[in-house]
Amino acid sequence: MQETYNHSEIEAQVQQDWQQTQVYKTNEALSKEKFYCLAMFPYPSGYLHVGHVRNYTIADVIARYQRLKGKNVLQPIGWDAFGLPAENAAIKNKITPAAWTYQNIAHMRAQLKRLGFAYDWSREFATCDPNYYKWEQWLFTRLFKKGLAYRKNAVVNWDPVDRTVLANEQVIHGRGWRSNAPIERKVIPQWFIKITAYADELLSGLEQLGGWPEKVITMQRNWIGRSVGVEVDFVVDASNTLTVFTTRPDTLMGVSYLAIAPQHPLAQRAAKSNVMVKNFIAACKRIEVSEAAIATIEKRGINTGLTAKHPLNGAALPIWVANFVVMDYGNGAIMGVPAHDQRDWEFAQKYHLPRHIVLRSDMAWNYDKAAFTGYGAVINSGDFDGLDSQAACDAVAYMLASKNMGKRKVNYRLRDWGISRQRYWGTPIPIIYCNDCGAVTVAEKDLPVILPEKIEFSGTSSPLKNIPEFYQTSCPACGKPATRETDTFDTFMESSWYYARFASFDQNNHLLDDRAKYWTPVDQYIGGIEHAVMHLLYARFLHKVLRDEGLLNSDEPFARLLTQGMVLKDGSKMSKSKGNIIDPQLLIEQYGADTLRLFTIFNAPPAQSLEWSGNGVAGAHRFLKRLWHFCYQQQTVIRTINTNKRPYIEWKQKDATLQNLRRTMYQILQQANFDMQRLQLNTVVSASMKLLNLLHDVANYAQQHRSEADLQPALRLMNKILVVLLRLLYPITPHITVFLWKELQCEGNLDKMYWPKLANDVLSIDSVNIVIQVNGKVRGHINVAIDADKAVVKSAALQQTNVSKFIRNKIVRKVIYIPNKLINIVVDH
Ligand code: ANZ
Ligand code: ZN
Repeated sequence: MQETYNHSEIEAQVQQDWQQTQVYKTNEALSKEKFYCLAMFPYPSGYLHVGHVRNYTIADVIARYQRLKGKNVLQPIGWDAFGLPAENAAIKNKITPAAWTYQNIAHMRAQLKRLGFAYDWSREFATCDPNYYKWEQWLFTRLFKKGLAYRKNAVVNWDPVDRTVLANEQVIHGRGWRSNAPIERKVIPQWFIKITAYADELLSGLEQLGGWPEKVITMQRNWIGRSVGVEVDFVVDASNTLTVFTTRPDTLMGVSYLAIAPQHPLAQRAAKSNVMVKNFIAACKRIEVSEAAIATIEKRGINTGLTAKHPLNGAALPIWVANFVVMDYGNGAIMGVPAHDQRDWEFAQKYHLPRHIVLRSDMAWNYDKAAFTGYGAVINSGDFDGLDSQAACDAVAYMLASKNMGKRKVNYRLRDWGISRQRYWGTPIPIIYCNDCGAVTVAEKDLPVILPEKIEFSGTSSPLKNIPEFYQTSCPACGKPATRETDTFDTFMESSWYYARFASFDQNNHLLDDRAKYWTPVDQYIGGIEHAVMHLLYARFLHKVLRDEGLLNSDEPFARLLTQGMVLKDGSKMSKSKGNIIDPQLLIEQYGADTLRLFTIFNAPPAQSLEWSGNGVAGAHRFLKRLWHFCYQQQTVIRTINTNKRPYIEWKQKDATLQNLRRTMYQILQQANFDMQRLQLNTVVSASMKLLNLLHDVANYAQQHRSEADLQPALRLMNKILVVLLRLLYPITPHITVFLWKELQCEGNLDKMYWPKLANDVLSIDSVNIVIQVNGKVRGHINVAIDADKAVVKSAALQQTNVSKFIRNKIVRKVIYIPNKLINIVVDH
């Protein structure tokens, strides 16, 4: 053993060993419990940045820990390889997007290997490989056949100078990123996938996700946006009825006007005979359609001159076209209740429309200042007077239904997923257009539709449009000449099912096989919070689709989710534009992969932001040097103990100081176990540091107690602490620990070792009784391990019938957990 810690030599040697013995290659071992650990796969941008290092280190620590806990662990890696940056780079560097991508993958693969992640490299794939996207195309044809994929018109950003469609990120302040031309809105036919068919399940499925951050659950719930209300019919004339969606039927008697979206058919009809309406609709075309924009624009409208009849009191209500009513929500029409809806109030103020107050508020309300949007007792509403809002909603719904003038309705904010991109570097959409047969899916035997990689790339329209060999084909149905779709899939398609494909990575006859049923769901998923909504929602959706195809047998793709915090420099996010980027490569060269890993894990809990610090990195390196130095000094003693018989020691009969040192070791281990389970990985490093200090204490003790009776147990204890320490650190700094383990002739191979166990004679794991509340009311008690995990306590609590009966059919909004005291489950009323 060398005296100095030579990280580059050690790391190279250990990595070579891993490569040769293929320890991280995984198969389906039915005798062991499986653990699928996955970090969101990277986009091959060219170089790893510190955010990647953090993400992949956290995942690797979890994977290696689970290995030592005896699980059959799968930790794969691949490349989310399609996307816009490759096209931009192609224009800039005169290289094809394919060549650029594969070159980046090669470089980043080497960087990942240098960091020593325990990947099963045999499963690596890039999503731009036809063997991968073939199955995505196949899945699309299945969706098409099931009616879950369809084509309709939708708006795109059109650059009139470059004559190309731009992605949102290529539109800068309303202008094209290359041409600087003002961008126009153009409507073209595009493909959609019916994610809304799964809206209810995507919402209720959130209940199963106890291992997800509450914040992400809330974001998903809001994105799905379930609204319960009523559709009300207002008769216009003998052949026309205007239907509106409202969540507040209790305010029905307060309606003073109706308003429709500019794209509503009734508005289009009015425009034919009314030039003012026509002009107003034309003006609306120029405004942005994003929800945020609509929420803040000045409310404007125009009276169509048409009226419709109130379903209960028969009043004739004017129909307006209004810019704040969106066509693709509900029915594209609203009933205006100025007294109780703020948007309606603003509109009515502006156009002097009447206001009918139909709710009594608790406090005095000045309706000239704002609408009263709360709940209250119904007034001025005839038979409904005196009912509270909730009861009035039910009564009005019932009354409308009995008169056949309305019905209950659930609406979602969630829209179908538009998957067409007018871009080159993506999966070709497997559709052929025939003059006679229309849009036909490519036959399974003709898949994949291969994306040509050797192309001329000018950056204006997609090169696929200039390759007749690509788009000229024949109709799969009738055989006549036909043309191929030249649009490609949204790249969220590739990242929505890759986790399952890792299980069946080499399956050439089908998208997945039974191995995917063994490995999914992913037990621990790790990635950035920026993917909280779309990526995770699309993956949850496709998981359910694949389940319904019989290819998977679980409902959710990711059992537990960890969203890691950002890496900051001087308090702000690292970015090229700020010029505060740290290149991990330089640090690896200077200090080694273990140091970088240790720093990343030690300096912040995984979910919190990590402040970059040169001192921190140097400090991590010093710790590893101290560990090395201790082992170097004590190597002979440790080896001797490791390679000889170790007779049983009756610790109770030993010196009290020794017994205390031993107890301290187990206390540190117990805390570390707890921290590992709740993924507070930084304090596992603290535990290792404490153990190293303890080792020095024991070594000192051995120096001072040379009698056989004291010395032997002291050295045995020293040895024990060291083998515990090496295992605690192994997930975080695998190279140095594997190397020392072998060098010091510890038993077995550290990669296949078990996690250190607690000794029963020293510690007993106690349990505590905690209170279960639902909405703050005590509903039960439960006995759980001290400091038990929130998710564990939540699911145990939900199993108690006296608790579950208060939760049934309700949405859990929040779970408040005070360890060792109480859990409070907050649900909707
Ligand atoms: C009358 C009313 C009275 C409303 C009141 C609210 C308060 P969420 O919760 O998002 O579903 N609305 C319905 N369709 C719309 C559309 N296409 N564009 C713009 N607004 C629309 O909101 C439902 C409420 O949003 C509906 O309930 C309707 O206004 C409006 F005191 O109807 B309400
Ligand atoms: Zn045809």
